[in-house]
Amino acid sequence: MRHGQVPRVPPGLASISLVDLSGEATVAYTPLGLLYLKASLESDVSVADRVRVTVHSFLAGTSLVRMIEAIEAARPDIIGLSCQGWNVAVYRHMLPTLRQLLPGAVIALGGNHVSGQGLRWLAQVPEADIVVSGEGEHAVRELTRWLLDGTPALSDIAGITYRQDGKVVSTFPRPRIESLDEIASPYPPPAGIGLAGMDVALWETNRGCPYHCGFCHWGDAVGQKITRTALSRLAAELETIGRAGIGTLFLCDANFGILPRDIEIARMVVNARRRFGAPVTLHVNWAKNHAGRVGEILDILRDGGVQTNVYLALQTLSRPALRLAGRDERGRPEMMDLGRKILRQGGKAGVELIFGLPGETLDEFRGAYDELFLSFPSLLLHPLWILPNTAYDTQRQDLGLVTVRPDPLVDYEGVLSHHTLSRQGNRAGLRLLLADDILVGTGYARTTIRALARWTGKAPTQILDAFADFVAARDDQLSRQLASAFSEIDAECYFHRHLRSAVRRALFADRESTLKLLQAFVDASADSPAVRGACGELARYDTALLPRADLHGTGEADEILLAAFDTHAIGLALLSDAEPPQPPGQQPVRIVIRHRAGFARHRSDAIDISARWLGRVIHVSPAA
Ligand code: B12
Ligand SMILES: C[S@@+](CC[C@H](N)C(=O)[O-])C[C@H]1O[C@@H](n2cnc3c(N)ncnc32)[C@H](O)[C@@H]1O
Ligand code: SF4
Repeated sequence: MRHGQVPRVPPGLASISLVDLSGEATVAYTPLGLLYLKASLESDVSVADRVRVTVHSFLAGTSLVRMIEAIEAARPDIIGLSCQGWNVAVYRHMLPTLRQLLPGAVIALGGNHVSGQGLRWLAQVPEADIVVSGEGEHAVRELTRWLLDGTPALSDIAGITYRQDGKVVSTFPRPRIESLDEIASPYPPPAGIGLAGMDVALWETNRGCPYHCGFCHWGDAVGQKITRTALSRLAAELETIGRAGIGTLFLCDANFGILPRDIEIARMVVNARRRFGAPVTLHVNWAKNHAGRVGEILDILRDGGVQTNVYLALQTLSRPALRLAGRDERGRPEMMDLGRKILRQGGKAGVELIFGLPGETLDEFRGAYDELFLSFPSLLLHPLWILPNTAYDTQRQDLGLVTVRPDPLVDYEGVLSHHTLSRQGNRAGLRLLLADDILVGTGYARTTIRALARWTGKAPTQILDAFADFVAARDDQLSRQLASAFSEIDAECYFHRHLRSAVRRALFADRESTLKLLQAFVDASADSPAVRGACGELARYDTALLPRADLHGTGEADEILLAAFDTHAIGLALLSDAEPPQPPGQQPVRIVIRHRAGFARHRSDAIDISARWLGRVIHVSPAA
């Protein structure tokens, strides 16, 4: 469709290639958005028997030529690419070649990252013909009819931006879908056949979010009414996913627990687990202020043997930052209480924070970290990205935002500085995030650092800062690798995603040097011999639990750790909200740790691997 020409209409049949490039390299997610589009086309009687829809779902890191060859083989008339910040830059490298190979194909961009940004993307991607904003189910059907029948005209298709006679034209916005039942299910029973080999099923029970947070763009649906799928259809979708044996279900809802019926949905997930043995794990974005219902759902999942993550979505403890983000504090104390209750009962709960929010200073962020680190076993920290279509994106001047986009592989725009964060402050905060990821996020020193903070009286952030200085002053290979990650943060003032995999690769390569480094850091950090000794034992315990990259294949392997005291019990106490234990005396124990094989394949995943691959303590007994 060069320069506004209507494309050559293929006789009879249209081949539609829908393309998704995942953000993850080893974990296979179902490409949910595209499954909706495919289902929509295949259930539309006006086109169903005239289209052949191919969904190309690629893992991150797939070579350009492999992707191009797969798409070329489908001989598409329309190529629809699903765009997120993590894949648009790659598409830009891929499209010039696709355009040469398939000169007549219509190239359409859709998805979160380009939605509402048609002018920008048509200017930046000369090969693209159309940008689709908002939900795509109706748009893709109408585009296919336009291609096959010439009607509707492009100008009558809502929510698109396209080229015409050397100009760029945008049509009127498309109203949101009123009920998800009006579009076809992405997981109809026969689709189950194509789901084999998937690790994670993305799933939606509703779309939309009634809030409007300044940093967030949740599928064009923030500040919007919540649209739902009927429970009966959800049950059928769960059956398809369960029968396909997909172990992890990832809920794309913005706030699970916001609707009373979410309790029923939790029961349905438990039911699927019981009937099909899957899903075993449910990942959720929890509603931020419905503690009572969230608590009830957690009980249902726990009793039904479905594992889940509990991260309280606090994002910040700073009142000015909350105000600027348009979030209020309603329900927060109740959520914090719920988190503490879960910990008291022996469960796991963490907190999510964003670093770099306008309105918050570095000192406030450090204060929040110090307070929360000692109360919760894990903190999930994100550097702020300025996402398209957010309030921050449009309020740059008021917030004094200066941004940076140094990563040629992703299109996330980082913060360089703003009114409450200087460039140096930003560097210090990002260094802290990296130190947290190395020492806590990976599991490397998660109880050791807590013990050091408790028993030396130092603030956790002080210990993290000291670790960055410590590795910078050493000359062993591991220290040099970690120090170079800190140097990269300093140089770029940006948290490159590849840093997470780089530090994991370094840490998991050789457990002996990993332990040696941690013990040397403990020795340098604690004056009291009793504290040094006890933290040194915890360092042995933490590193013994690290994922084992040397166990190949499948299955499990046990290893024995002899410790001077029950490091497992002390570790659990340090990770709970209970009164902190004192450094214990000598009481030797034998700890049996069970590891899963197969981690080598996941060594460089950018997402949190700790929960799935850390060793499990299965037995502790007094050492003979
Ligand atoms: C699943 C998910 C993930 C998974 C990734 C899955 C994968 N394959 O890589 C995980 C957990 C790893 C993840 C991580 C991150 N994520 Co995420 N994630 C999501 C989530 C919850 C669901 C996506 C989804 O399936 N949605 C449901 C489907 C139905 O919607 P959809 O994909 O938008 O598709 C519809 C339309 O957009 C349109 N459409 C889509 N494609 C196309 C194509 C064509 C041709 C057409 C016509 C239409 C069309 O039609 C579809 C149906 O209506 C979204 C939030 C959300 N609900 O969308 C955030 C979201 C995509 N993530 C986001 C972010 C910021 C991240 C992180 C950077 C978070 C962080 N701070 O670390 C990381 C980065 C990951 C990486 N590796 O780079 C942002 C993205 C913003 C952006 N502009 O890119 C989102 C929107 C949430 C948010 N506001 O924070 N994420
Ligand atoms: C969008 S939120 C949804 C969770 C929940 N609804 C809430 O209110 O916080 C999901 C996570 O993505 C991360 N996130 C969202 N927008 C971000 C941004 N602009 N920059 C960095 N991280 C972001 C946040 O840590 C957040 O907890
Ligand atoms: S951060 Fe959460 S509550 Fe706020 S708009 Fe995004 S999804 Fe909604």
